[in-house]
Amino acid sequence: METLRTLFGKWLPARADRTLLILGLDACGKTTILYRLVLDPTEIITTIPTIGFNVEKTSIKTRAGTVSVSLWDVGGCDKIRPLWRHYFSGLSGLMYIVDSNDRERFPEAVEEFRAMLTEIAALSDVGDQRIPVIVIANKQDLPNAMGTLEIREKFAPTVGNRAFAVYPSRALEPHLSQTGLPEAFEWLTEQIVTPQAPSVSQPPNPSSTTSLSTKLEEWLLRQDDPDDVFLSQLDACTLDTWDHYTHLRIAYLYLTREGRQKGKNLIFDKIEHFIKHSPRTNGKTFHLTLTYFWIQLVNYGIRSMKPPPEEFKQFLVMNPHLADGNLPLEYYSKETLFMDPKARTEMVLPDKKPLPSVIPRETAKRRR
Ligand SMILES: Nc1nc2c(ncn2[C@@H]2O[C@H](COP(=O)(O)OP(=O)(O)O)[C@@H](O)[C@H]2O)c(=O)[nH]1
Ligand SMILES: [Mg+2]
Repeated sequence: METLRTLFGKWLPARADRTLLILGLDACGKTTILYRLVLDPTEIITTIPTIGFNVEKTSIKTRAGTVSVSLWDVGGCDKIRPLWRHYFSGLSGLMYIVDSNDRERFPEAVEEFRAMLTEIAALSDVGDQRIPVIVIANKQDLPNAMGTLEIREKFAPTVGNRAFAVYPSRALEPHLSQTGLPEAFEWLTEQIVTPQAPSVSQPPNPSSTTSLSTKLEEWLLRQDDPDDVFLSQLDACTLDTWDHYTHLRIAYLYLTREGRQKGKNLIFDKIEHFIKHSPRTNGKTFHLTLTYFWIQLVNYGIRSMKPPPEEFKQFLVMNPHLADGNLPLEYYSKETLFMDPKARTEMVLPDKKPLPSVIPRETAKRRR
């Protein structure tokens, strides 16, 4: 590896405070997008070392200061993968471009993305596991293009706790304002300037990823009644499901519609009412601590999504750990949660680790 390293030495980027990577399979539109993002394209330097690691480099002026940008193709050539890490110094954002129209290579694009994040996460000197990632669903102008929601569903399970967004783009539109790129770049810059407020504790990682994704898939295929119909069925105690999915949906809808305080109270009231009056919940009793727990996690999930989720299923895709019914046991011992009757009727604090909590953006800003 040393020899390869020496060979590449002269192409390695100068150490920069902030580095942005633009990656994706070949022909997804990286170069096109780079040229649209920089003011002076003559400043883009392309280096093509002999074994084909084609890197384009430049810098972009942003509100976060000057950010150095490197771009290369992922996919195909594992030989050069060990060299990537040289470009991760000061990494503060990842822009991953997808050719939305290339359905055939889409699975490869997702897989390469996952591999890339694993590589980044393995580097101790990158340290910050919360590097924001944005997926650009490019070539939206083509007739067979996959939509952003579909693309998001496939990428979201790989991003862990990172700030994550999917933006549509039509990189060839004559007017930059029509491409979708300024909005996407603005989101990424915003994440770099104002990183997600640190949470008291990290959101949990799902314990068994495969069973969770099966469950999530089943959930995503559910034919839901519209939100308003769903909520009126809740009031009338005529809901035809009363499972974890239903609970999360109730929490999601009231928290997004009513905010945390009012939403929380409504959720408690509605669930308690339903349990009391619906034949479906025969014998079940209301568990205050568990209800509070899920409200807190759903709220955390909503607040940490930028842009905010547009609908419940999108929210689920972005917060797959919520499908894990055993999640409370990462925070509470069984004894505290289930053996002690107190947890049913009053809010009991977790005894294993604190719940994730959101520090409001305004507070975070003032502290800086
Ligand atoms: N229809 C369409 N074509 C695009 C778009 N963006 C890039 N292309 C084309 O896709 C091809 C590959 O683009 P390029 O930027 O070279 O891809 P790279 O290999 O990722 O750098 C070129 O022919 C571009 O003109 C887009 O949004 N829509
Ligand atoms: Mg290119």
